[in-house]
Amino acid sequence: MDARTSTVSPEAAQDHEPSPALDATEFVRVFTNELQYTRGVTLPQASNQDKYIALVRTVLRPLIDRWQATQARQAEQNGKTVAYLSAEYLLGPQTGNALLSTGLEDTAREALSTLDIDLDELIAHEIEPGLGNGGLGRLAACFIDSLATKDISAIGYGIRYNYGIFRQTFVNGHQVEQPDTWMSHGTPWEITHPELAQPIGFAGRVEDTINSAGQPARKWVPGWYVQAVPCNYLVPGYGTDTVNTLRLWSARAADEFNLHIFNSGDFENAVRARTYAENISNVLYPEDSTPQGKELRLQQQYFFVAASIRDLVARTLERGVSYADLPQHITFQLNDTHPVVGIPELMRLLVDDHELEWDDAWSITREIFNYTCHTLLPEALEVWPVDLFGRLLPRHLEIIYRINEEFLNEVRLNTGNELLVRQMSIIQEQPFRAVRMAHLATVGSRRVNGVAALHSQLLKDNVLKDFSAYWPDKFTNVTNGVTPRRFVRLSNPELSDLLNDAIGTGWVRDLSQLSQLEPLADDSGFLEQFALVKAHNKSRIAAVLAARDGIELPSDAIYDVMVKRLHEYKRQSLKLLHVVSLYARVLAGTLNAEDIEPRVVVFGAKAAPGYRMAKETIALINAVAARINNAPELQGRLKIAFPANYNVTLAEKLIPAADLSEQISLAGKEASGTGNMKFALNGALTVGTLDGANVEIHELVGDENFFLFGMTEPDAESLAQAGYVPSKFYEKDADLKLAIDLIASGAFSNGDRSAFESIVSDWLWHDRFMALADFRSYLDIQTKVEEKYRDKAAWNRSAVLNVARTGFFSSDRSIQDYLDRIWMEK
Ligand code: CR6
Repeated sequence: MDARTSTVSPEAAQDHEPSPALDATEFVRVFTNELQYTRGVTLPQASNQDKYIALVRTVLRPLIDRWQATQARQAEQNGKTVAYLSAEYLLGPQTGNALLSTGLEDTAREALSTLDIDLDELIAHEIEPGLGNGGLGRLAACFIDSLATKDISAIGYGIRYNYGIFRQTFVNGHQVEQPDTWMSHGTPWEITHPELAQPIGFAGRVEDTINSAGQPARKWVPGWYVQAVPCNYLVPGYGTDTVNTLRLWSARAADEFNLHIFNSGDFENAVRARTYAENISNVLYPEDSTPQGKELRLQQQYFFVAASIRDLVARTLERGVSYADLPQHITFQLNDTHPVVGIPELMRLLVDDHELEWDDAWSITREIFNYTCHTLLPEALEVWPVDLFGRLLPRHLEIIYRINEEFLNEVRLNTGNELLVRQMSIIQEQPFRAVRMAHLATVGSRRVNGVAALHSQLLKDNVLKDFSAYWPDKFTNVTNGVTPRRFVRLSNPELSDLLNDAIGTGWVRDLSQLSQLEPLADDSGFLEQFALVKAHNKSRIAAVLAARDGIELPSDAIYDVMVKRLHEYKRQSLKLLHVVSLYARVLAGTLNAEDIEPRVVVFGAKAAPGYRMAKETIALINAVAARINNAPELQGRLKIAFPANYNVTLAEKLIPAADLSEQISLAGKEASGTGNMKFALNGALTVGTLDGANVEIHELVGDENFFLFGMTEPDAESLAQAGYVPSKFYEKDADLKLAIDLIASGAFSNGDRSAFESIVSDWLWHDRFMALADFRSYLDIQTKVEEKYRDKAAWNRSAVLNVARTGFFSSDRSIQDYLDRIWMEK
């Protein structure tokens, strides 16, 4: 059957690819002009850096035209603007995406080749802005892409960190962090407006005052200020004219901050004062899902939220919108609790600065904010000690106390339940007095959502149970999604071509069209082409890893990939136990190496610098890799590849090459996951637990196209209740025992039994995330993986069905759900 004609409806086949804004001749002219007048070099003099900057500036031109037209159009429409407030945006490289949305890739390639310049080399010159830790920051980046693609008037607000997520290196197998100098090649994508900086106050005192109506009021007199400088990034939609804005704030010392110190001749202290203020946007905290209660972090949060809220509220009021109508024109989406200080800040702005009545301000505020919770781990819920909070934001603490008092009075009145009052309080009393940011967010928001069906259910049943009983309608679900532009169209051009030929190009903007592939899963010609794409992507990543890390990958093996932040709950150690157990059984003679289906296990993971267990797990993975990669018994059978510094740039090359996607967290712990979606969309089969969005992936692709294993969330809960004793699992499972004993024996540490002692004892005596309890089930499912992989046709069929059935996981669909259930919901 000819794939080209088999399933295409004329409509779906319509060409949605953007048409280029410049032709090749014009491209050459603009490009050389940029070299000449912004870099001051001729073509023969130009370095790669010069050429990269000139390329960016050339591609920016049509985008800026579209951007300005978008702003004019959105101001004229005077509708509702979605403001996404997020402390993190893990953007990934910009160049490829800008070429895609301008339709200029082919033109640029052709134009540059006439100048003897290789486009790919310039694309590779970019250092990605890694202004996020992991899933939450990458989700924010996918969402702003979808907001633009869906022509929604939206703005992303965040922080322009000078140093994003650290660069990971390995020294003797141990993680060593290096500063991320993403700005060292300049920031050509950014348009900065120092003249529009806004002063943001901190600390100081609160005074009694009389407002303009002669009423007693409160007034905050900050102790010091810092300037928030807006740095704009363009966010182009795909296949549309919309270009939205991502506005990241950079901290600059206010001049008055140190002028008098300078004038007194104390230069050292003057500079120190500047440095203190500018420190605010200097570095991204590298903890993922485990907040550190550091004062600088609260400074960062207030800094960007205060600047963002003032920015958007001022613009909206300037258009003649009344205070009461603000909720019809603005919605602030809180990406986790990091921006929740925005709730008391808007109250302060309305009550203190704009002199609204408290009750009016409160009803406006509660209509404007919505809160997305991204976790289930109790330790991941932010709390701020009241003394720290009060020192930095004294007026905000007063406001929070009043919000809390009124709220608790209401609960008391409605329920008469004093225990409930304490449980729901925004202020925790034990073990220390602190502001519970998730409670503040829930009380101050119109809607609260979780990020996958299971997660939203568990939020209602556990984490925010009292609140969902009190306000059942406040809670909803929006399952996460990923942008098909970056994670299929750009990162997997071979698959994209195959899809375009089979079902037309409409899928890039409407991923549900992937369902048209369904019949092709039984088309042997199509399956062969699909397999060729996978093989191509494997050799592409092999070339990347050879050049980047000196890692050699076999071309014919199961590419078994586990890439995500290193966390105990994600259970990289369970994956490692699987590998070690194969080796241990070969050594023990209970498994014939020839019977192992050739496999390369690829890890990519950064550990938070202060997270000891995570760092030791990295060291153990590297130690096991060093041993088994050189073990003569395993040559051509089993290999571990652990490239350092996994980031978006690497993800784009690695995910399309994967056969097997490892999503093996303990059920009930991973809120959603988004890597899981990227893999499935690129035709990897998932081995996973019923956790996060795996539940929905499993449901959609069907049990026969998914390797399901492990305990369910209720199973894990009852095991915990019954008293989990991991050593019992060790005692009764000979393969598990063999694997752990091999590690404990020093086999991976030159005989040093103490090297991994803390991991081994944690497994035996603690194992909070029950890796040992799921080990047998995991091993068994991996045997099924091998069996299935031997049947190439069956495997490829399942892989195609994964692509065909996971169109639901587009971030365009997530954004539509936010519109329907939250932003535009009446
Ligand atoms: N760590 C969740 O753990 C989810 C993302 C985005 C996380 C992860 O399951 O996919 O958010 N949570 O919703 C937090 O960051 C608090 C994450 O990335």
